[in-house]
Amino acid sequence: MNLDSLIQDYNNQGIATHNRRLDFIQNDVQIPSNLIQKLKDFQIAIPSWALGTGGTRFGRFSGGGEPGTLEEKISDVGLLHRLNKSSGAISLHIPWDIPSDANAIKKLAADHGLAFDAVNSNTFQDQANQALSYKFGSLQHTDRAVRKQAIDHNIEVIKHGVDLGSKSITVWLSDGSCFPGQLNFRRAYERTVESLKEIYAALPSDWKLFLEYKAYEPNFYSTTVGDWGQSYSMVNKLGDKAYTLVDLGHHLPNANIEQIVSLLLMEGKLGGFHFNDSKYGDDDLTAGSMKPYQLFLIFNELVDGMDAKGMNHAKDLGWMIDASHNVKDPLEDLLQSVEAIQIAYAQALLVDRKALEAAREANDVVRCQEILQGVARTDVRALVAQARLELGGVLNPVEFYRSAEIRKQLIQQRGSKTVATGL
Ligand code: AFD
Ligand code: MN
Ligand code: MN
Repeated sequence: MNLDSLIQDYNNQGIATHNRRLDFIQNDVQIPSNLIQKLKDFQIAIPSWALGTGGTRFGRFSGGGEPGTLEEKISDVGLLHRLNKSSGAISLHIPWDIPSDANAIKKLAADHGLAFDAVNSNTFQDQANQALSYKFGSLQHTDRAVRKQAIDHNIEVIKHGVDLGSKSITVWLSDGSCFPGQLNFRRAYERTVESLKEIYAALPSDWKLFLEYKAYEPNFYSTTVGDWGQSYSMVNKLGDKAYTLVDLGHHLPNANIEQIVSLLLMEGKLGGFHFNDSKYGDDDLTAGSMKPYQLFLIFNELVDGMDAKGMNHAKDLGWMIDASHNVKDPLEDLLQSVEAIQIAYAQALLVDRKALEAAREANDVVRCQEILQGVARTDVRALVAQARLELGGVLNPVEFYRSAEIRKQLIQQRGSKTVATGL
């Protein structure tokens, strides 16, 4: 049986239960009339490097059936999108994913209903054919020739993105220092800005540049784009097309990420988002697996801040997952992440903003908490499933993926000893 009829059968079996759950929430909660449509519009891009099992510096336990080529990566994301109808874009990392024939790759993606999200440059690793090393940084490097090499790479990445129809580049730098005294902070900052300006100058007029920050790792004393303030001050020096990108795992412990999001949105400088979750640092765990309440609070600020600016939730920010770890089937993991993001978004859409604002103005702290937690404790999974169903997706993607034994088929096709590119 083909996938479409398997999905049809599966959905038919579950529809009565689903309708009962949907009726329950629709009778129980005041649901904005456009909520389902907003969920349907909301697409979350999948990074090409999350489709294989992630490694740590201690080891890597590759799973079977991992995609070995760009074509297979696109096919994996196409499969996710076929199931959840909300993963309609792929984000490529260059040079891991250089297409040999951009038009053919574009067509393949289009056949799967996929667009190309931000392209990502890589100046945190040395490539085999590379002339100069990034051991001591890239855009911040003391040697102009190294900086030039890194700038040229980023411009090359933009060109690949143009060929594929991407509209943005994400720059994440591992630049920084490991020991006190190693680096002149001021010079590193100035050199980085100077290099970024050259990359920015190569940006097509309808493109955006996202500058991602990270508190630490691989450098352990200082990171040159280490927090939202450093990224914000740099993108302000570049221009209107440059924005800060927030990766949930890139903060020091207990940072108030929802407040960062709120301020960046207010300043018009939040560009994109990398979803993941963590207990300790950049753990790259499944979105919503550790701190689902925080994810909801972040979406609460995203919805509030975007509405205040009249922004389109689906289109005006770049939404992407950035996670890759080593104990789950990556495709199941990505399905879980997308679902968690949709749940947090749906809940944020349910917040009674007028009531919340009134409670805030009256300094009714208890009422504020009741309003937010009342929503966070509401089971909205039937709403998310309804949006998916209306788009032709699967009622429960993870359950279906298992019952259809998709990983087994991928192993049969690709073998059990495959290794996808990535970290
Ligand atoms: C890093 C960053 C960044 C980068 C990726 C590489 O989050 O997004 O592109 O991992 O795998 O930690
Ligand atoms: Mn990231
Ligand atoms: Mn990261």
